[in-house]
Amino acid sequence: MHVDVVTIFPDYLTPLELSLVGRARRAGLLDLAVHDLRSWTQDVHRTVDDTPYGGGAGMVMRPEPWGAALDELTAPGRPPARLVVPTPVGERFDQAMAQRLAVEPRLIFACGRYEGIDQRVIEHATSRMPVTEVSLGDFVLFGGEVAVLVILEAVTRLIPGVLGNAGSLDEESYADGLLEAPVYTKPPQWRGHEVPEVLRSGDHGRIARWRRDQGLRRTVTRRPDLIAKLAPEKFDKKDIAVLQAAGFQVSAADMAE
Ligand code: 5OB
Repeated sequence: MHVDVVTIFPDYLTPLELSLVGRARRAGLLDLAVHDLRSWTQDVHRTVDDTPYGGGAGMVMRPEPWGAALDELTAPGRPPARLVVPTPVGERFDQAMAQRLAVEPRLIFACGRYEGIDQRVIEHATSRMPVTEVSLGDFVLFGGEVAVLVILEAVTRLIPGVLGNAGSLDEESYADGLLEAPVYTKPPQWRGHEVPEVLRSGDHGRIARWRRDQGLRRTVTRRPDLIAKLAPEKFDKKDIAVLQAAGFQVSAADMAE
């Protein structure tokens, strides 16, 4: 996958040299280029922002440097790309979106700062390429750079060859729509706290059922919205008993055989 990131703070993206994302780059699985938006400015002050039309606090990113940057990065002969714009008004990022982005041949990330990018940049880009405005959740950041770090880490680990162990991808949280059970390692006793007996039993059937129950209990208390999204036929009788014991209202239709 080829990725371009355009930002006024290229140094914010240096963590992408580290860890497994850095290894994916060195392995040639991820081809990443970070660009300074100011290199597409024309004036001596390298201005990227101005006051908002209609008034209000803060500054807005001017369209001209963004237009020049996107023109150059999408010039004829370059591979077609999807533009990804992190913004609190975007479509909510989740594992399903990470999976869709992971199969794109090329992504261009546009990092906004201040109150955002002049909307005409998004409108114009939409006439030339697929565009996704992405939000990480209902909170405010100074700019899109850290959101790009999050999105790229989620996407990179889904690129074939990046994760050694293929099984770990579908066993993890969200693969079955539930949060995962707690995990433990040695020692078996630590500061008076014990590893649950079932995990040391060697009984793989019991262990799988225990993990399912723990995942259900966590999900119902911490993320009831995820339970509500699951199809009723995904729950067996034991699941329904666990959900009811946790105080979750299971409808009569869900309980039908
Ligand atoms: N808040 N997701 C939630 C976001 C965000 C802010 C951003 C980008 C993505 O930039 C200001």
